[in-house]
Amino acid sequence: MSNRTFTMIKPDAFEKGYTGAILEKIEKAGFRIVSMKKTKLSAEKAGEFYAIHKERPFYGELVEFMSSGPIVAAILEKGNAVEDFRTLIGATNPANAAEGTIRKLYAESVGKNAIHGSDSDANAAIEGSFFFSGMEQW
Ligand code: 3AN
Repeated sequence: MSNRTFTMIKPDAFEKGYTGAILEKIEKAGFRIVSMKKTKLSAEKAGEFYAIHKERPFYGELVEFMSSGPIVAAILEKGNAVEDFRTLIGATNPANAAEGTIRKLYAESVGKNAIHGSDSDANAAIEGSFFFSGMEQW
């Protein structure tokens, strides 16, 4: 069972002013914010972050979107963090997301889907380290 996961509030949700509401939902669900920062990804950095999707047809669109505006990156802590956070954010496509999930409430499409959540402990560690290092990870 993992205790930490990594999240990003994506440019669509940040632009629409949903950051506060999303963070409130995350905290109310029992996650502790370990580290958090607002930043903006260059196309190069976004491409690196999503390198695993390089061969997918939507890669170019994904990189362009993720570098189109500010994001909020955070490391979160809670028992069973990775799995519980994926449940809280809902399905990738908001049309399929369960009622009450973050994507059901705030996402507009499968591409502009408001929030990222790591899909495994290994990826949570890799993604967290992409944005935070050393003492920041406390
Ligand atoms: P998840 O974020 O739910 O783990 P993945 O890993 O399948 O979903 O996809 C990574 C990201 O790529 C998604 N968050 C979404 O922004 C984007 N994406 C996935 N499928 C599509 C698609 N068909 N068209 C455009 N963007 C997509």
